[in-house]
Amino acid sequence: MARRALITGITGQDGSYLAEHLLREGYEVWGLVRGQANPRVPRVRRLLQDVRLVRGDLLDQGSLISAVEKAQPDEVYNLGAISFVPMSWEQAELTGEVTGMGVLRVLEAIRVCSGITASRGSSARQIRFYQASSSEMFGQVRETPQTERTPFHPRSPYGVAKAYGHFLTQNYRESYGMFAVSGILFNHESPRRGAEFVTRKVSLGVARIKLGLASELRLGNLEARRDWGFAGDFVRAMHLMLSAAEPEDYVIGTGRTHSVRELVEAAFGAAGLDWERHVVCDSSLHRPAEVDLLCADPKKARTQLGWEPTVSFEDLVAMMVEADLRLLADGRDPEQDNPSWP
Ligand code: NAP
Ligand code: G4F
Repeated sequence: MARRALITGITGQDGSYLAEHLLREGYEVWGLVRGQANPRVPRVRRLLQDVRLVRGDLLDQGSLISAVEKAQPDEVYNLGAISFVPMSWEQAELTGEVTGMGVLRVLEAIRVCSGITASRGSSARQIRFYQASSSEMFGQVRETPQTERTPFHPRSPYGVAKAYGHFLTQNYRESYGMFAVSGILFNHESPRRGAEFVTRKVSLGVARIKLGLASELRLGNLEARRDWGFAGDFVRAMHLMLSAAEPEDYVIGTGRTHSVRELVEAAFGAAGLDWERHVVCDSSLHRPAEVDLLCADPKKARTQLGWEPTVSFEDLVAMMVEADLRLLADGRDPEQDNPSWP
């Protein structure tokens, strides 16, 4: 019988790549969708036709229990979150509820549906759990590169909420013997990335300028450094973690770091443009507290899981610029449509 996976965050970037990966691996895939008229759901229905949808919300414990009862998953991937860091200052409480407490609610849904109690430990049928932890938890980094042992110093309400979810996942593993793991993922991007994140903002900006639809691109801090990889590579790591013999946490990143300035140079260069003629630095886009430098040490994932990234920073940037040039040239809406979806 096919293994069954339930994915929260199915309408997001990672949800789409993970669903495709698990379908290719022969899984029956279920996706949690929220809201009575969520505008992203029709796209999922159209583009991920083999995924079964179940209604639920990370804010609503009962709905998560119902979703687990309905999907009967062997594996649950908790990708749902308020994931845009600046929003976490504007809506700090909501971020805590969705990105932090949401993890507790999913773990509780699994625990209750599996009949696990502190005294009885885990049931015969274990549901494996993956938590989407983040390199934002390292924040003001204590060492470089960052490993599974690097202490956390989050710099945003988002990072703090992720740290809560991370420790809670560890705690459920230790308290109840659950197969519950966190992937500490560094930034990963693709043509499906939300337009609010810097890579996609830049690739869309370059495409608009190249096609004569705009002349400038306003950006914040150009000096911040990130370890950027390709989302399609990173979802493979999620699946490998839940397929491992033992439940353990892993850092997932490329081990290479670039500044936003280098990203901008590469993206404008890919379209044959001079970035200095178009980029405007806007201090209103700076954050109350910045994460200056992220760089992964993915050695544990490489040696224990056999995981390797396959797309370089340069190829990733070129892929995103090319996809957005095609998208805008076809007159499509970047929020609704994307030619790189299947
Ligand atoms: P994304 O594109 O922003 O997707 C976020 C997903 O969360 C969407 O499907 C959204 O659904 C869902 N969501 C938001 N509020 C919800 C709620 N109350 N109940 C249920 N679902 C809700 O994020 P992503 O880039 O795919 O990232 C996936 C996960 O990995 C996130 O947890 C993110 O924090 C984490 N992460 C991402 C990166 C990265 O670089 N991409 C790195 C480290 C960790 P709606 O369509 O309903 O809004
Ligand atoms: O693309 P970003 O918004 O991503 P950020 O904040 O690193 O968070 C992403 O990666 C995390 C993993 O490390 C995830 F957990 C999180 O969910 C999300 O996916 O910003 C990257 C950098 C920042 O330093 C920011 O200050 O780019 C800088 N930046 C400069 N100008 C900008 C802009 N970021 C955005 N979004 N927009 C700008 O105009």
